[in-house]
Amino acid sequence: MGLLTGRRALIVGIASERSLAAAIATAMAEEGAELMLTYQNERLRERVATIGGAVGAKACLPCEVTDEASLQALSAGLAAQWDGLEILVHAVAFAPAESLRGRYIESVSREASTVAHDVSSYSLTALARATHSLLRKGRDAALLTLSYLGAERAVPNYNIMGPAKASLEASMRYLAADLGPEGIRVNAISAGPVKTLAASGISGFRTMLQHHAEQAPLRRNIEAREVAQAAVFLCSTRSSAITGEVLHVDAGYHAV
Ligand code: 0WE
Repeated sequence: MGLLTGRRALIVGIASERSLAAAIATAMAEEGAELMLTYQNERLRERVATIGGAVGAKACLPCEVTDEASLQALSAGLAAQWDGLEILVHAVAFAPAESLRGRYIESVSREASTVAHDVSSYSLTALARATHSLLRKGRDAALLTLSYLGAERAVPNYNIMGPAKASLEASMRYLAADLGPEGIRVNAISAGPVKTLAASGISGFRTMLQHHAEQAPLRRNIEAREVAQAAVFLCSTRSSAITGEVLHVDAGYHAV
């Protein structure tokens, strides 16, 4: 029996096979979870479907988190196949590329700020609402989101994503407070930098990985698989008293 046997998981935020969300899907499937995945648009449909095939997903459904009609359709699509949901993984973030470099004060337009907060923070609450009735019917349901140290410290070039992740972490705590009485737990993993599609094209990312490996207590970078193992824990009954928590999976970098 796996740690997640009998648990149904919806994973939102796979953009490629290197996505943390893809590693989480793989680890959850290995632990016996039944999965459904979402894809953001037609361009990503096939890539997500391939990953879905590899993890034995029951279905891949479209989901654009900034579109209420899309979230409603997702809710209906889930309800057509499942009568409850135990796990929701939110691994979604976006800020316009030009806002992720240079001086903070110059890079942050009103538009970039709005988009970053809508896609990267509000979407957790929007997804929680869209899946709420199914989560209530699930047993000991757990929500999980992904954050980053830039929520707590000013990290060069992370810029508006920092405030957006701070908002995401605050939303996670409000959801934990609100859904706790229904037996639904809500947590975040603050992951160290990993070379995913989301990190490609970010100027100075390689230098940053090198700095992280040199300074972190464990003197190395982390692997997507290690984030996934923590995700399994936080979405299993092994963490039954943990909610409203930000768990750092970063080789200890946040502590130094
Ligand atoms: O949250 C993130 C990155 C999320 C992200 C990535 C992109 C790249 C493509 C959000 N929006 C976009 N927009 C794009 O156009 N991380 C934790 C990874 C990351 O991104 C950084 C980092 C780290 C770490 C950006 C600057 C500095 C450090």
